[in-house]
Amino acid sequence: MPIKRKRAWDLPDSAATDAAAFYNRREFARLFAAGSVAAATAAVPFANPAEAAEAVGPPANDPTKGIYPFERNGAYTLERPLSTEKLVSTYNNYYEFGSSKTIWQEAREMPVRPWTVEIDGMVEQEKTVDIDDLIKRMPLEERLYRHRCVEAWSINVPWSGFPMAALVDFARPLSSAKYVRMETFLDKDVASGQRASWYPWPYVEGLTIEEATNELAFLVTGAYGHPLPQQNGAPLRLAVPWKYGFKSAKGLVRFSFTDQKPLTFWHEVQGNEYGFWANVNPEVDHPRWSQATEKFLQSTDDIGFAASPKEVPTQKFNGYGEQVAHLYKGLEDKYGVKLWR
Ligand SMILES: Nc1nc2c(c(=O)[nH]1)N[C@H]1C(S)=C(S)[C@@H](COP(=O)(O)O)O[C@H]1N2
Ligand SMILES: [Mo]
Repeated sequence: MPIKRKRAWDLPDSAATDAAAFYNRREFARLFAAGSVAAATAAVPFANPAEAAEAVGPPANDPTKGIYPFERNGAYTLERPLSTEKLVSTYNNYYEFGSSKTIWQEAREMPVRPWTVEIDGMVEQEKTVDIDDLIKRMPLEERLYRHRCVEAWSINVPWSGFPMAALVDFARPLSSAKYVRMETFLDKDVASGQRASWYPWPYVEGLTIEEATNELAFLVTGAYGHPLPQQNGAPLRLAVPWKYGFKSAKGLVRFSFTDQKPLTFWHEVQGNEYGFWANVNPEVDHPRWSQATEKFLQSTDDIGFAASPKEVPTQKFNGYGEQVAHLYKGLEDKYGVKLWR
């Protein structure tokens, strides 16, 4: 695997340019070099320049601003363009701030510093780490990932962050640990959705240790070449692109190593519809809708009244079978449909 990682402090100052300009320049240069004229149909990801300038950017005075963008890991490629930053930062699922897709204004009021992360449970030594100390210790890179929501829409996003395997390494779990349980912040004062008492707050997700240390499991600190906005899960969220979007928990404050399968938020809310595994599979429908296809959302033109987003076939493991299919060999028969739901 040709992974070339750079630590934040290895990046030249000149790399910290305005992200929108950076992206357009770089992609343009690439398209030109490839002799491609039709940007919209090119195999190369391309952020719609018309929307780039309107994007809802990172939190004000984020102390990590200067370390972005990170070097892109070329191992992860897309067959469709990147979704625009404006779309990705204004069309969100984040139930802590309400159940609509337009939570970004409220989310942006949320303070992202100080922020600490707890590492506890079955580890050599439990510890609390400051988010900025953690970021400094981790091998930082950018990856272009598909994201497939269980609601049958999808986006393509350039995430910045570090492999979850590096966090597991840092945590030093005991060999008896089988799962990592992840927990989102809990603060009713900043997150109005958490005042809705019928939800089992805080949001909880989980992975097996094998999943968490798979090369694809990525902890995200940024997007589009700068720190992550709150609405996308700042300052730390997960990206597990072979699973439905709800597995990729946002606003993380705790990683607990355990030998018990975690009871996850959506499984607790609606157990017959949302399982622990939640691997993307076009052959297993949601009880209320088909998962065979998805609406690919490229820009804000693809949402809202009268929009007609491109309908594309959903791929097993969201197209990441090569990296993860082996994790589930044998389990398919044992758990049947539950493995996918
Ligand atoms: N804490 C928390 N994490 C969450 C959610 C949530 O409601 N709360 N929604 C999930 C769902 S359903 C999706 S599709 C993605 C959406 O991520 P995005 O808004 O950054 O695209 O976040 C996931 N992570
Ligand atoms: Mo989702």
